[in-house]
Amino acid sequence: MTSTALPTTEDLRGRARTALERVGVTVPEGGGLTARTPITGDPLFELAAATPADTEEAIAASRAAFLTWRTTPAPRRGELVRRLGELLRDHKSDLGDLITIEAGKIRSEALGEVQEMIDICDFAVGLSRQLYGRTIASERPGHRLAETWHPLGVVGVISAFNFPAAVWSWNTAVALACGDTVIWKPSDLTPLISLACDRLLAQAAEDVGAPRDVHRLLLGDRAVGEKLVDDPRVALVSATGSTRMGREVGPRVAARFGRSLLELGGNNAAIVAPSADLDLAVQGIVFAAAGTAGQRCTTLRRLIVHRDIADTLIARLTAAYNKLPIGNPFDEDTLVGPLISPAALDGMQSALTRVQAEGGKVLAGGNRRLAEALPRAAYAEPVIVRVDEQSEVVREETFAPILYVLTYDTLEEAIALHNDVPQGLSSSIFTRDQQEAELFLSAEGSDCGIANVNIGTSGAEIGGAFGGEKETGGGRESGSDSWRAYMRPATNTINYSSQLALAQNVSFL
Ligand code: UN1
Repeated sequence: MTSTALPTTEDLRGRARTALERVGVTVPEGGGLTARTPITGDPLFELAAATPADTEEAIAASRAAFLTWRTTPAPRRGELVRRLGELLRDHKSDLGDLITIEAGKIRSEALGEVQEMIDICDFAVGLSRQLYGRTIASERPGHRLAETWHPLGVVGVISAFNFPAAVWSWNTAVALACGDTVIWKPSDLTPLISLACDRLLAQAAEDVGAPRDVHRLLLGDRAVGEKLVDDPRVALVSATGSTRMGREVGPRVAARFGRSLLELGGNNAAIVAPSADLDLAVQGIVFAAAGTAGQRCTTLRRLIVHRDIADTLIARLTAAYNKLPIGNPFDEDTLVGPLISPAALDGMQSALTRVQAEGGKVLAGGNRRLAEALPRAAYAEPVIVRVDEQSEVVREETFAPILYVLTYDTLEEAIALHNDVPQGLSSSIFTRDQQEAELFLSAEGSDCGIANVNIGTSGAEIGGAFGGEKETGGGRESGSDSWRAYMRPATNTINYSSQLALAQNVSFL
């Protein structure tokens, strides 16, 4: 099924302009950066990109704002985030439009992304009254030993096209509550939604009387990101993107003893055990593998199915894939929108060519769609490929809707296959056997930062820490105690006696 009602680039440009105007953005026309839409593959606006001088000025301004922001009481910092959350609620539909126009997400997923932003604001407002440090039992009489958490400094946020707004908000809402200031370098594929978020935060700052420079946006290419990575005034670089990007960012930040928080590639798998509820498994798998056109870092990319149920499950999945409505993401019936670019489609096709050359069998999907009507856009059918082993291409993350299916006989074998990839972000098991579920969640089970039972790999709630191990980078963002990455702990020894007692019973003088 393919949607027939396709918007024109002119419609989309008009819709983007309206959404931007409603949030108070005048498009900064200029040169250096082209805003495009993957819906038609066409350019929308020519925007002014940040110059090296702009980047320098933003870092200096952010650092200066930090010096006052860090002493603003945390619950008052929370008021800024609360106001941001209110503005996000007011503009949910406008922001959703911009996400659909720039990232190609279907409407419900675009609105879901804005909901994720609202939720993290609520979380961070609460956090602004809960930046707890511990009191520790001192070994000395008349002493108190305590831990205090202080704001860290300027946080550089580098984000990707696929969650162009939510990933910014996870970092920014938490960093601001923690007393940090933020400089944001979004993906150059999604400048419009970034302008909208920056505008709403500026509005929130104005409304609550916070310094404007607690947040700065820098639209630009790699050079802007490199400056944030290398500048010692940027205390923490939080970067979301490919493992290749993280491999450069991590060592460069470490070389100046800065901190980094890396959210890199995933190659997420689900194990489907013989006892699984297959109705639930099919729904969970199709959303996780084909949703967002396979462009989440949590997208399900490998399915490890028990041999006894493989044929039944595969038949049900291929039937579901053959009915997936692909096309205009603004159309309410569409479930799969475009890939971000023709280059992404090339990547998908080259992975398919490689896996088929190794004997992989395409079971459903895999064709390009709408090539005649929209030759500059990249619509593709999500694809299921049966493979016999985890070859190199299966072990790589291809940022497209390809689901590789493997079979297993014993759970130990399934877990070994599951963990035998370089990435470690998200994972799940579908089973009604509690022993199997618990083994999967145990220390000898999934090696990922996210491990689920009877739910797919994607769509994590903001309340939990988000991130993963191995080549995924090790960072944790969003909920739980991820806030600690945005603060610096100090250990305080307070002597309230009139004796000087040295630790470890040392005698001196
Ligand atoms: C990402 O793809 O970079 O868990 C983030 C999820 C979303 C976030 C994905 N909450 O799928």
